[in-house]
Amino acid sequence: MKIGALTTTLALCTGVFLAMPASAAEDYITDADRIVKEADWNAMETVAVVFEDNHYTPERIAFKAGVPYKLELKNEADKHHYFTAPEFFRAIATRKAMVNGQAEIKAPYFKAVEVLKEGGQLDLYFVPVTKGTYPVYCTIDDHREKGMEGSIVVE
Ligand SMILES: [Cu+2]
Repeated sequence: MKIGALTTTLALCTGVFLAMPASAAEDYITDADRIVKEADWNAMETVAVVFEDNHYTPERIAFKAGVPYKLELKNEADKHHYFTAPEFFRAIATRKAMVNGQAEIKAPYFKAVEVLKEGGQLDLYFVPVTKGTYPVYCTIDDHREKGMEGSIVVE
């Protein structure tokens, strides 16, 4: 792209944003926000993944697009483990993450979460959006090479 065209595009984007009144900017809602808000959370399905040493159980996790889910990540191993899935986290509309009922985190999306050893639990609330198969793996030391990886399917 020529610099001139890029500058024009940036100017247009910036112009649209700056043209919004302050109240509209504060009320700005993303598509993901809308999907989360409109989902029927009474019909939420719960899926659990258990972290064992260098292994996720199950290794393959399947979700249906458009259905609200609570994904419970439970670490029963004697080491900390990651659930790293940047592509998957961009394929879902995230509502929140909860830590053992003690903390709640709202963010547009995550890249990875770490669940601490010997009973740590983190619950993710989301609606799958983009169909596909996404890798999940642990990034600590050689855990992935030892088998701590799996796949997440949105169908
Ligand atoms: Cu690990």
